[in-house]
Amino acid sequence: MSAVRAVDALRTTCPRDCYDSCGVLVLRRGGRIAAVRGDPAHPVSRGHLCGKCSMAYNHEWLDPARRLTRPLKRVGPKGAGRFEPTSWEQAIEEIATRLTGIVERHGAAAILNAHYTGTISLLAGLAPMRFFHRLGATEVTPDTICNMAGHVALRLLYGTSLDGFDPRAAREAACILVWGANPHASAPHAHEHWLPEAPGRVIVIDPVRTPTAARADVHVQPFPGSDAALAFALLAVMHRDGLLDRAFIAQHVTGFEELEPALAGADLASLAALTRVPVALIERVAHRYAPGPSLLWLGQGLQRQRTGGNVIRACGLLPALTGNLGRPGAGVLYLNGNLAARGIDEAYLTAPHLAPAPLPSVSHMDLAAALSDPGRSRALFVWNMNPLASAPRQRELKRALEREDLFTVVLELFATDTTTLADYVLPAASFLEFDDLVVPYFHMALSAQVRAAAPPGEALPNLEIFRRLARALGFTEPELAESDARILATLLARSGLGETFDSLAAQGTVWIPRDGARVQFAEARYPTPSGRIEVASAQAEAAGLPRVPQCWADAPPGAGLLRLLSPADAWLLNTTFGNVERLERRLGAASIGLHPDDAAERGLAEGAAARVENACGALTLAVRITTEVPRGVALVHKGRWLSGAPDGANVNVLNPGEKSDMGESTAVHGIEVRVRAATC
Ligand SMILES: Nc1nc2c(c(=O)[nH]1)N[C@H]1C(S)=C(S)[C@@H](COP(=O)(O)OP(=O)(O)OC[C@H]3O[C@@H](n4cnc5c(=O)[nH]c(N)nc54)[C@H](O)[C@@H]3O)O[C@H]1N2
Ligand SMILES: Nc1nc2c(c(=O)[nH]1)N[C@H]1C(S)=C(S)[C@@H](COP(=O)(O)OP(=O)(O)OC[C@H]3O[C@@H](n4cnc5c(=O)[nH]c(N)nc54)[C@H](O)[C@@H]3O)O[C@H]1N2
Ligand code: SF4
Ligand SMILES: [Mo]
Repeated sequence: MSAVRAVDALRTTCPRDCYDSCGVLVLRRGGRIAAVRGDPAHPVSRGHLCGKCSMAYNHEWLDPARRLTRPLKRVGPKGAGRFEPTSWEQAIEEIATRLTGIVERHGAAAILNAHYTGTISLLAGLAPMRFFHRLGATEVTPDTICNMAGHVALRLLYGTSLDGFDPRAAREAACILVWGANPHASAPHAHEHWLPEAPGRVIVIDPVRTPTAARADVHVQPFPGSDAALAFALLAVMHRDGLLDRAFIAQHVTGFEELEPALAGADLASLAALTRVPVALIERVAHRYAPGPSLLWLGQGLQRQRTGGNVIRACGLLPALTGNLGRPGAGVLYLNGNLAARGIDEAYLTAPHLAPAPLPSVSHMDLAAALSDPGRSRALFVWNMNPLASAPRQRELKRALEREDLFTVVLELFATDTTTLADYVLPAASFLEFDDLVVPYFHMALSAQVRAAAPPGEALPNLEIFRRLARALGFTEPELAESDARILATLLARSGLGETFDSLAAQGTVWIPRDGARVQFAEARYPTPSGRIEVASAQAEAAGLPRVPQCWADAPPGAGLLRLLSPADAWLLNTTFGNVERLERRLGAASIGLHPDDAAERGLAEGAAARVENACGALTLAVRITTEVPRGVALVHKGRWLSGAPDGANVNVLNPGEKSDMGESTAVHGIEVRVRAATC
């Protein structure tokens, strides 16, 4: 038969910001992509992508009519959304000229670089930092929009936040405690396979009765922001009932004596009242977790609270004080993001030595303010992000992006809310269109992302765009001209894994170590200043934080107010996929989940329009009455686009950008709102 009918299958990897990092199989007919599926040989995806990726990758992502395919230049006023196509040569030349002028007049720090994890692959996600280091632009500190408080907290306690347990250890765990993560949405294959197949008991601690919580052996439902008090309650029971591992503490922990009085003196009844978790349930969880071997998964949702850093520090005490570390089936995980643990040379990849000085930085919580101030910002780069929809202070941010004198360049696959406000929109290639490497942040693996087709139109991979800009700016450092193939080959040669890109591509994924779960902290080496687990931390003290974790709970919402949680939606990936038609139809209008009593108190019936407001902004949402949420908590999933929404806004219009106690990080799950019937 003709070659047109011949089908070939190519392995690649999904590089979305997702715990699963699925193996993907691309079926091609006549050199064109015919279907994008899960790789049956990949132990995570087992032949199936999640529903959202399956819909997006087989439709919008392959459709040149939906993708950005040519560089676009703004014509008309900011925000009017009028662009005309231009050539790459002209776009790059004009951008370089504008940047040169800004650097000369205002300094490179007036250029802000906003980027995050729209793709987590190494060349498209990290290597562009070579360019920004050389430029000396202000770094909009990436993790502050997501998980920085947890990183700071775990570094204080363990010296690392990136070296979690190997998920394969679940086979040997008697108990898995999932605290403030919702794998049903954020790690769908872990929800589907990893947790159900684990022989141990599953405990979920989440204010929301998520599908993950509903399927668990035990669901504990604390009030949001009260988890540090809950951790102290659990530890107090363990202390009382002789469940702490004194030998482990003596050998590996420093500063326990500074914490012990708080455990000995804890009043369980008041902690139960504070957390809204009954004493009997606290006792049950303490007795289930402590003997182990137990795994503790600390979710990113858990720390998006006003005292989220203290929460993670307190919850992180559990494995340290029960000896649930350094043995098979035991451990703690936040993110397995350590590139070095896969042999990846991050300094080579991102070339920080090209920076004239340490990069100035600003938290995402202050992005709107920084962009509103011409004294602080003259240009903005956005890549792998859609900040107008995902960042706080949405109204202020929109006004700032409307500044005629703010020169904004956005690299994107699709026309998004953010690209509407750009001066230049540069079409980026998708993961299906260039070779790269993916370092999963849950599984201990290294995966290949393999080019399956040419980019549509004139789209280019991120890194190629920055190579061209570097050339136009007259940057001559060889790092800025190095080809993708060279970088991939060098990374793999240095990794010590014995793979070339082709050999890795043939396998899709290699597991590290290859022969099964690594025991976390097997050598009991904790990279803290003392080399031990630091329950009491001089570093914390020097940073103006308490020396030891505190038994705190955030104040409950004021009279008439509700605590607003806006976690991951199972059918969106942050705001990625907000433009996928089938998903839009499936999701329907944006809604607010309310407890039946909270809805009744406000005279709100199912489907009614609710006005949700606070000092930051207001939003109209359809009421969804549900017992998933406890009284006092409202649930609005993140990820909707502004365009097409009735108010031209999404949940982040309500987000004041309050910082948590550590790392200038987001406290987005600490928002309070007033909810009432919308009047027409
Ligand atoms: N489908 C899908 N997958 C995603 C994403 C997505 O948007 N959609 N986003 C990706 C990204 S960027 C990230 S960071 C991860 C995040 O994924 P997760 O780590 O799972 O974090 P969240 O979805 O923010 O929240 C998880 C749970 O934390 C709960 N929570 C909120 N506040 C508290 C609290 O005070 N205490 C406790 N115990 N629980 C609390 C929420 O109710 C929620 O069910 O998911 C990634 N995966
Ligand atoms: N209310 C509320 N807001 C939140 C959160 C919350 O829990 N509640 N969570 C926060 C969290 S955890 C995060 S991580 C942020 C995420 O927010 P963002 O970092 O803005 O992530 P996305 O919205 O997914 O936008 C990523 C964009 O990258 C684009 N993209 C994908 N691949 C490529 C590529 O190869 N090149 C280029 N140039 N672009 C690409 C996609 O098309 C998409 O538009 O949102 C935060 N916002
Ligand atoms: S987003 Fe996550 S679950 Fe979906 S295909 Fe990608 S890696 Fe798999
Ligand atoms: Mo995130």
